[in-house]
Amino acid sequence: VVQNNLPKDFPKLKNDAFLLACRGQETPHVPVWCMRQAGRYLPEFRESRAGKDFFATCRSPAACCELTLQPLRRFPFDAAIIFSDILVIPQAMGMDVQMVAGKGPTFPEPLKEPEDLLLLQSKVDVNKELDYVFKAITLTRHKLEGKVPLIGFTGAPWTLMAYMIEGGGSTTQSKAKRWLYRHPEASHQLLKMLTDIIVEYLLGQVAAGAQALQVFESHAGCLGPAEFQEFSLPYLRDIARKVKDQLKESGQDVPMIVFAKDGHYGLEDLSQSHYEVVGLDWTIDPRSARERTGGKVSLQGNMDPCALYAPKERIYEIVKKMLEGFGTRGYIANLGHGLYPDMDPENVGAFVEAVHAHSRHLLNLK
Ligand code: 1CP
Repeated sequence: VVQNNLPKDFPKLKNDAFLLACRGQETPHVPVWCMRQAGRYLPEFRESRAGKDFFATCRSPAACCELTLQPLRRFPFDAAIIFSDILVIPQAMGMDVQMVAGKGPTFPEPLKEPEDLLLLQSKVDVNKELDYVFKAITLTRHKLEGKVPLIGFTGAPWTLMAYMIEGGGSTTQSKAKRWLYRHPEASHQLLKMLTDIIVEYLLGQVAAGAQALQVFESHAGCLGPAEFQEFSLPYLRDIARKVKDQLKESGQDVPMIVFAKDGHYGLEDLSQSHYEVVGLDWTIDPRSARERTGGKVSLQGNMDPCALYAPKERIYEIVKKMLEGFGTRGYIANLGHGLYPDMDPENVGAFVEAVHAHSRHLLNLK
């Protein structure tokens, strides 16, 4: 992996609770961050993004850095996640992706039939095409001044394939699933192509300064156990194994998180897939998640984001139950999915505060 040429003498990390929890080690409090913490629920985010094209923002390291830091100025989150999007990979493969206001990401020319795979750039020069993400990571790691670790991320192969075929968001993913049943070979070809790019992309993020990596399988829920076994899990495993093998060669070790939304049927398998952390959505009970993963991994999640609409006292009660269910060791508090734009930043603050306060209380009882 060719590193970009920005300086790499990063500031010393001051709060390592998140990294310790990823590895199941003791922490002074349970670390917490929120998916989509850099997002439209923050007025300063809306102001920074106003009138600017979404993917142009993604291509500006300075803008990504600013958006990543915004939530940390308000709340004592224990980790930052780089502002970017999972769809930068299909773009790097030559597909046009636009962010349409009120509609979300849109591909004007999605993949329709297996022949369309020939139109894709199969050998992507990741260091050239996604260099802007690496620059954003390096810049942000410096500007964080060691406050908290920086998380890099990617979409998982199946989730990216689904977008590339659906051409945008979908409730059924029926066009993409049609490929799985009708064109299994072409599906595997595409998934393999994506896996190779993702591995390089994640290694590039680590070289640029990412201190943990999250793989988003956001569309796991529309697969059943059998399709998950065939079209998602092997690639998720491949990604973790290859990234870890490569990192080991240079004496590095970066914790990896897998988040397969609505993929509870795959929890046992996910806990044995070379990831240190399994992220959970809110449809799984904390205690049963612990039982089913048998202490093999750390867990991250999983408060229903909509619980943030509750009054603060109720949020505290919900957090209390969640912490008691997961326990304080090998646990990273988060929501079960991203924050929504209409959420009150004050309640996000109450969530973070509740995790810190109640987990300190539980740890002091020990
Ligand atoms: O104009 C805007 O600001 C649009 C909102 C937005 C934001 C803030 C989009 C469009 N992407 C992002 C940033 C983003 N995307 C982050 C930043 C870091 C953070 O979490 O704070 C991350 C991690 C993502 C990842 C992402 N993008 C996922 C995986 C996570 C998940 O939500 O399951 C997915 C599925 C996307 C696609 C996407 N990008 C944006 C939207 C609205 C969507 C979902 C569209 C859909 O499927 O309906």
